[in-house]
Amino acid sequence: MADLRIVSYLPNPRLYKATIAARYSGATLEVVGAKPPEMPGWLWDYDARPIDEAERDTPELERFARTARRGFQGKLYKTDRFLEANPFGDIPAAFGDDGALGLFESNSIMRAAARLGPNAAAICGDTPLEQSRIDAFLDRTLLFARDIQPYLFSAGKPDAAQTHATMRDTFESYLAGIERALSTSEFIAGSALSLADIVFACELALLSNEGRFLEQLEESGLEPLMPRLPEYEIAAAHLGRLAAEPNFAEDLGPYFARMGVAN
Ligand SMILES: N[C@@H](CCC(=O)N[C@@H](CS)C(=O)NCC(=O)O)C(=O)O
Repeated sequence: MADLRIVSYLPNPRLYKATIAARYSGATLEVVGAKPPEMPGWLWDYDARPIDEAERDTPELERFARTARRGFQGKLYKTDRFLEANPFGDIPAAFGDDGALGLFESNSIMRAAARLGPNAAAICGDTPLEQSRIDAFLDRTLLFARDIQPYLFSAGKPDAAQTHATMRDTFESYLAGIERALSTSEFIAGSALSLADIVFACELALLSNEGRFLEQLEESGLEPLMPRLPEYEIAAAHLGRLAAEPNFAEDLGPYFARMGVAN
């Protein structure tokens, strides 16, 4: 039995926070899911699975129908047990203790994947202060991450210019802070690779999905943001260094290639 079971759409850079962390910590993960367009045809549960043809439109299934809120549209099938464990109803969602305990938010699922392994200290920090500094970067990265989804989803839509402007400000302030942090330490949160480096790489990978919307951006007269990464010289070099880590490259290889930092 794995330490954690994670339900997610695939591929998903936010899921990769946990899979990368687990490679360093030694925790075992079981990942269940499918491509994003297939997930509305799944029952979201601890035992997540594709819905059988025979089950469709039955009252037993329809009682689990919920209106999608973010990233999906239309109906999603989430069991009561799924929502009890994961009250915000999002994926990635993780379960421990045979489904008795739910975890949500990709940063927290990653923390669990780090803490559950025998080598947790290697990436979580040794002292309460080191751990808290890593947490500070995780919280700050979440503020950066918050704007990525609306930016990507708005490509080609009437609010594209507004979400682009918000994303641009967030991109600049986050990258400036990371650049400053890396100008005085080898890794983002200090002298050792930590969860702070993992979320940095994974959220930039998510932002690199803007590459799928270049045409829409151009039609709206908007510049993609990731090509501006080299303006933050130290941060860009750091991403290149993380790309050379096999534990990162296993999941993020295609994203590193798209970001121009693959080895
Ligand atoms: N901040 C969350 C984001 C998770 C999220 O927004 N998930 C969306 C898909 S991108 C979801 O599961 N939506 C379910 C719904 O629309 O009901 C994280 O990092 O885990």
